[in-house]
Amino acid sequence: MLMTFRWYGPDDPVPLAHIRQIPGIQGVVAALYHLPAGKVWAKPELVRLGELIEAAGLRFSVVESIPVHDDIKLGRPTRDRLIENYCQSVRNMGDLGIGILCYNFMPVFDWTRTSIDLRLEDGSTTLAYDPDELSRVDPSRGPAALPAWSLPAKEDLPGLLAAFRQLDEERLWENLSYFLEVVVPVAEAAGVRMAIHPDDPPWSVFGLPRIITDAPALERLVGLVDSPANGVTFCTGSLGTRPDNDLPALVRRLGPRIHFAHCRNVQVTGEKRFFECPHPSRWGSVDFLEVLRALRDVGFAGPMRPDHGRMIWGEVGQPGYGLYDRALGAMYLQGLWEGIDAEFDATGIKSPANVADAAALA
Ligand code: DNO
Repeated sequence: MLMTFRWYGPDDPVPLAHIRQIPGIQGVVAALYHLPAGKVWAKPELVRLGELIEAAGLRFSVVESIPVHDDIKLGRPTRDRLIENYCQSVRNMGDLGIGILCYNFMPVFDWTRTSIDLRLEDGSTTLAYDPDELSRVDPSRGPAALPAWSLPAKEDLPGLLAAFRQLDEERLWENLSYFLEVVVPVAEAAGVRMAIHPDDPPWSVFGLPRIITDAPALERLVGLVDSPANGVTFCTGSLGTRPDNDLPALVRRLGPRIHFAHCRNVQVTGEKRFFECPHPSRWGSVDFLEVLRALRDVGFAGPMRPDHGRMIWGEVGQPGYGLYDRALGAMYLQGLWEGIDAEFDATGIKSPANVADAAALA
């Protein structure tokens, strides 16, 4: 496992020099955030970003994300040209030795919350989702933007929303499959592993279809193109908002197709209702001991990052992406991993079922 940290580029209030001081962080997760969906990511720009990261003593380990243009998700005639641009970006990152690409296939909106500053009883603030509040948001005006969003132009929103509301889930699956059939072989040749991010939250919002939501969906995804380059970002915070998702079991099923791990905790407080809590298991609904044990069992050796954190100690920054609470998360995860690793080495715990599942998916 390689501990990594997300950085939003030179405009991020969290400087690389501070990330470097968190014990154990080796890699940085970054992107060319200023480029709109559909544009080719040119090599010189990627090189410049990589140089900044390396100058801080870190490695550019993961691209999160090259956004997938909505025309591709809708299956519009322009998609072939846009997919070719996507392939070129994948080749470029592969040429520079960046081996993991996290992306998503959510229509129009990336991750969605209804509060970015819910106050917890310890005085910290956090992100939360409440379906009643969501029903009062008008999506055609664009909900409050969160970091990493690449929103389409406001004037395009009503048309896009209407087009996606008419697209049923099966058509969205077909369009995802069409995209992957072209991109995955290119990624494989370029030494890049694609890692789809589950929809966040993993259910339909604003009447738009969302398909990467649960265990059957992720198993279907890895079957769309049978290549190790067609994999998954295992996001405990997204998948963990649905009690029907058995996270450790899902890790064991997906095994070698998990290329990246996003580790954060959520407290599920009702049907499709949650807030983001401190990373350790006792504060939330995710059992990290069992999730990490499963990851260790299946031989996970890829990048992991603490995911969103609360705002603590008076920090002001991007919602979910401050320094302090994510740094605490990184330390907690490494502590757990160290203990699990020692246990694994001592006993060699590896159930035959894991080995069989892993072999079938390899
Ligand atoms: C939110 C992130 C997502 C993620 C994209 C991947 O904090 O996990 O925005 O980067 O969905 O494409």
